[in-house]
Amino acid sequence: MKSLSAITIGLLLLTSFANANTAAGKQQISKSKSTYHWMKFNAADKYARSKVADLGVTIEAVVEDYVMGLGTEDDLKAAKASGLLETSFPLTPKMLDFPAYDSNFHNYDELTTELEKLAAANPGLVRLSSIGKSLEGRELHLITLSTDGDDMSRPAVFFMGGHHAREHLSVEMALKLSQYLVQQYKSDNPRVTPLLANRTVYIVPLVNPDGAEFDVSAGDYKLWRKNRRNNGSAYGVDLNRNYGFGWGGGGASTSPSNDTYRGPSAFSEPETQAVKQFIDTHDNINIVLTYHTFSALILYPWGQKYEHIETEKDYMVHKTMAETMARWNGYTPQQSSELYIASGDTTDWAYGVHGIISFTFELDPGMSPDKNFDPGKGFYPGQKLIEPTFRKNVEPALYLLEHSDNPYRVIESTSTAYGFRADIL
Ligand code: BZS
Ligand code: ZN
Repeated sequence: MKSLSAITIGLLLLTSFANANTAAGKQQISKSKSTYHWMKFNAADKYARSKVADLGVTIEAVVEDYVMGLGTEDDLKAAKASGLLETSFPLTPKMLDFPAYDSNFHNYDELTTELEKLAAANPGLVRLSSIGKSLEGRELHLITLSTDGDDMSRPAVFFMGGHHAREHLSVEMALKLSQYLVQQYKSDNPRVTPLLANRTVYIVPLVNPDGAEFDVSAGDYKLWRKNRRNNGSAYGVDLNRNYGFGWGGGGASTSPSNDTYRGPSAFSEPETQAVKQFIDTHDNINIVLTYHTFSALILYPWGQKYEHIETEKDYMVHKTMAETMARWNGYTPQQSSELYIASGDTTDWAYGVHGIISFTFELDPGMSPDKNFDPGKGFYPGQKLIEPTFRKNVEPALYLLEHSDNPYRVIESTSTAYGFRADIL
């Protein structure tokens, strides 16, 4: 992505932090907006975690009876007043550094080039188009893999990455998936080639290109999450709080300066509108998977309430598929409100409105073996994590594709009630 040296970036960061205290710097970015705090809360259950989420802090990791979160100066004040905060510290420029050896990550232009190359080299299999434009006018690239001229004639899985700007690993995952499927199809992989003869794959690797570009725009990392909507007093809408099913419920902020700001109305943002429009008009999509980072989780609806999906068989399909996929990537499968309540996310809408079986993967964190999260590594884990994270998530992607004709097979074909399929062991 960037190829500036760590020292250069460090200097740039120091300069930008120093600038924040000058009159000129203040105009651009106030200190309270530029300083993020890493916070550790006592929160032993989903109710306590929902309270933390309601403070406006974004929860980044759950470890035993604690949650780790990120927030601004204002969020820290609220956190201190809540009585739940155990400890906190400001993130230093060093923690936000993105060293030169991470240049394998793709910025928007590099991503565009890769997708163009993939499409140009594989006519008849790969089509590059767009589901719409971002607020700042960037194309929301769509890769369609189909060996049939009419992609809508076959069952499909819709994969997305990059709803949240700083979650760059999720973009790499989606990009790599498109490249991998094409390579394997061409080399007659006995699973992938027959699969692509009967399925359509839709991939939007970067739903929030404006936010992702902003995050890496000045040779530093800004820990940016939202899109770049100018709300007057602050920037950005959290795209994963802007979808229109249960929009405006818990775990989403009404405050534009907050990292989980839900926006002024459901689907107020062009990026979520584009996803909505695409899903609304593609009834061959039977499964949605949206990649995020970083808690090593497989999440499924509901996020907006603690109750399970009301239709028993739908609940069991989500649960069974999540548990099955967890065997391959080692993540924890759970209903997303087990983590904390959050309303307006992609999967609640896709399932709630269209009945589409929908998952969020929280990809790998930068976590040390003693389970201490390194906040700098969390969002910027280093390019060495791209390949292993991708590898462990190939099998879940193939599994979803295989079952996209009828996801309900996973609960019908088991010998023990709702158990695992014997043939995947
Ligand atoms: C993230 C975490 C993600 C979120 C968790 C979540 C997923 C909540 C689905 C609800 C539904 O930022 O990646 O808070 O958006
Ligand atoms: Zn996310």
